Amino acid sequence: MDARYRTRDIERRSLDVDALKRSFLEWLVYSVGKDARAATRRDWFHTVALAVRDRVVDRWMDTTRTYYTHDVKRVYYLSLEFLIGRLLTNSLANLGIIDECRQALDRIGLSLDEVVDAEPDAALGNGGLGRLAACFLDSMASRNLPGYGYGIRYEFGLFEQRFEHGWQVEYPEQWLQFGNPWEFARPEVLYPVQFYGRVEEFRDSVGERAYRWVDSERVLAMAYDTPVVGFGGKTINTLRLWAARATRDFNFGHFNEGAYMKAVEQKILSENLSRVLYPNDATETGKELRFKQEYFFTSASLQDILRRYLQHHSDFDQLPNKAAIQLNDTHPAIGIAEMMRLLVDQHAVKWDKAWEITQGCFSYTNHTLLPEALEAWPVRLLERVLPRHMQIIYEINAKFLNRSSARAAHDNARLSHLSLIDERGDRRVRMGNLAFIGSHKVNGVSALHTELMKQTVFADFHAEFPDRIVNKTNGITPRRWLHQANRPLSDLITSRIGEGWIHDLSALDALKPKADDVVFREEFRRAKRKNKKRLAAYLARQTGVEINVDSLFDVQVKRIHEYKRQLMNILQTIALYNDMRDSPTVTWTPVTKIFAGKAAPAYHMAKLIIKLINDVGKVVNHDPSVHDNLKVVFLPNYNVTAAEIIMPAADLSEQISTAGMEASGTGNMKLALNGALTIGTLDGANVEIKDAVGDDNIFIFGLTAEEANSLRQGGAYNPRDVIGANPALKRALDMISTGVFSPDDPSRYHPILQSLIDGGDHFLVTADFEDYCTAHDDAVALYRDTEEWTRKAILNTTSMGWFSSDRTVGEYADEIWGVKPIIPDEGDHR
Ligand code: D6G
Repeated sequence: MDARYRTRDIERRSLDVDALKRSFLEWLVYSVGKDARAATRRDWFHTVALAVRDRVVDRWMDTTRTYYTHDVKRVYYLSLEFLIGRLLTNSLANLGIIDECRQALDRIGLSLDEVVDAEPDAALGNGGLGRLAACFLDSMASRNLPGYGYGIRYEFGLFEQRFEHGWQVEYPEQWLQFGNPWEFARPEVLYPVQFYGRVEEFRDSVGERAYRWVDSERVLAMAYDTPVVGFGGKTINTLRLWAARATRDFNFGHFNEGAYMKAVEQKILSENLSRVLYPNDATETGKELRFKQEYFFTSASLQDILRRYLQHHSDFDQLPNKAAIQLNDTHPAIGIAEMMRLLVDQHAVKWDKAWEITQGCFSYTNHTLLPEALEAWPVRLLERVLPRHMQIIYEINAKFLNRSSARAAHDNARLSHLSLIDERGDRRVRMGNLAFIGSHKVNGVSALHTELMKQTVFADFHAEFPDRIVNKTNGITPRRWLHQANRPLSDLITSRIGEGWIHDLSALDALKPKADDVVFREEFRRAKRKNKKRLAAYLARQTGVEINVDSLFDVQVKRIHEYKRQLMNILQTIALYNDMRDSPTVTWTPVTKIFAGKAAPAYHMAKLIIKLINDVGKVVNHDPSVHDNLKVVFLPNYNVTAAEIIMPAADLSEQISTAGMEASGTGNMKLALNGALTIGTLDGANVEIKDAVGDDNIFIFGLTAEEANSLRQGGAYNPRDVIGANPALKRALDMISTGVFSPDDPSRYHPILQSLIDGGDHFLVTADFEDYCTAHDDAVALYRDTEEWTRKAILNTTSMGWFSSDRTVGEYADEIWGVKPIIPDEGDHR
């Protein structure tokens, strides 16, 4: 971004503090309907949000108008999840008016932090995939790319996690309960979405065979728009979320009790479609409602995209030059068939032309290689819910297989892998295959993951289309994850290299030499300590556990999943606890193990692991023999807001998944950017983080993806032998199995032990344990050398420039989407 332009822009917009104060007081009275004496913190949040929103609307219109005037190519990011979190600080910071706002509130006698705290956390996502979508929105707007997000306006976001006796219990997350000041309802932007019914064949006007979908049920998709403020406030893009509305409201013409109640029931049923986010991360449940959600938002988005395109064009030839449609995982993959239906059935485009257009528009991001997470919907379900799409999918499949090299080579095994239909057992549609063949580019989200995609799930496709798979390593927005979340470090960085890093993170490179500067190290440590104090206070408030601010903050925050191996971490914690008790005279380096993350409500093993961590915490935290040297804290209800407090405070970042299983990770990037050293396996983006920060500034341990694979395949791996050979591990497991941590129910953890010992230890916890402990010991030893630790921490922060999502979306824009930045023209504003 042109820095001069930004400064001028901010100058023009930065209201004087008194004007801002006046506008707050006006908003409070005229829009919130309260006077200052009666206003609650929530009222003030609404007031400030509305006043800020007011300041972006003109630029929002300018942006939209510019896209139309120049008929630019737009990118449409289709995602079932947008884990946006709070927006107030983000909007203020991107507009460059955070300090003015703080002062204006001060003059009213309010603290900005308290106002910020009254905003609910918009948890419209499960984890990494949804947060990536939110980072991409920020980066597209900040890079002045014409980008739209399309998703669902869930009434209930990801559940609220509470602990009851150490067990996870789920509560509904009602983020919309008090209204959402950021969104604009668009009751006039309404699209019908059909379900069920049947397909009728007929002859079109020129006598050719054609199809129509009849006797279907209809639901309406209604748009809600949220402005996405780019850094500098120049480009304001749109996130459009769909809510389900019933087609018929009450029909007073048929006002008898039966019809009335039926109409109401129907309304409730259709509106359930956008009611709740499915709380599963990396595993699918295969529920019909979920499938309907996927189709619902995809269909509405594509109808909207075509409507917008047709304002400037009378045929579809230019569509691939005007619309790039990115599928965030396979959740919107039904869009391939829907686009074909819209073009062929509704707009009478010829099949081959429609297919060329579809492939030209779509691209697909794969997020996981876990077989249980690859979506495959039963053919029977599709035939019933989307009968026309099932026909279209058969036709796509037939044409594709006919032309494939496998058909030419009579290679039936390869043909059956390539097929869109999995013929084993109950027949299923493989959504990954559909997304693959309907897209011009398919990408993985880290170098290793992309390589594994080529070798495993998409090996046959890769042979068929060697140029289609590309890598786009994930990234994170430096605005939210450093500039806003970590003011102490952000200010320190700005004091040395200016503000440029906020929109060009590679500028951090220039700070690398500062790792050797003793004064800078001291200041860096001071910033970290401030953040650690803030986290300690937060943990004390949330959990009642007091922690030692000078201890090593050892952090594992992410969804709870066996492959992420929180279990290995807690086993190492138990081993460390035993060491401390065995040698009370040794001077131990104090360690605080911090966990946070949610488990899918039906994932029993994950919930048992949460309970184990809490049980271990209860014993360790009350054992006077380890004093302040070891604490175990599990923060409930991990979300974006909690992450913003945790990331800046971490010393050690646990990225310990079984190699080959974590596609990328983005928590690993946030933590390293905030100066945590990584302890991790060579998995996902850890590999690239290691390359960026250097081998000496990261603790890598464990089996590689290749080794893990051959160990499993070899069949000789016996966890029992490994445990037998490792007394510390054996002792930890014995303590768990004899009920040391669960005296009320000694056999509570037998399923965990069972999975490790008799179940074959699929995630190789025991195989990697020893190496993990050694790496951990190395980290703790290094932490004692304060100067050396700080030096490495600085090198972590300053080496993370490449991991900005600005870089990631730039690569997508150049190599997949073909969209270019455009600075919005300025309109005549009031
Ligand atoms: C967003 C921004 C607003 C615009 C509206 C409709 O809400 O300025 O008027 O979208 O834009 P289209 O969907 O017609 O492009």
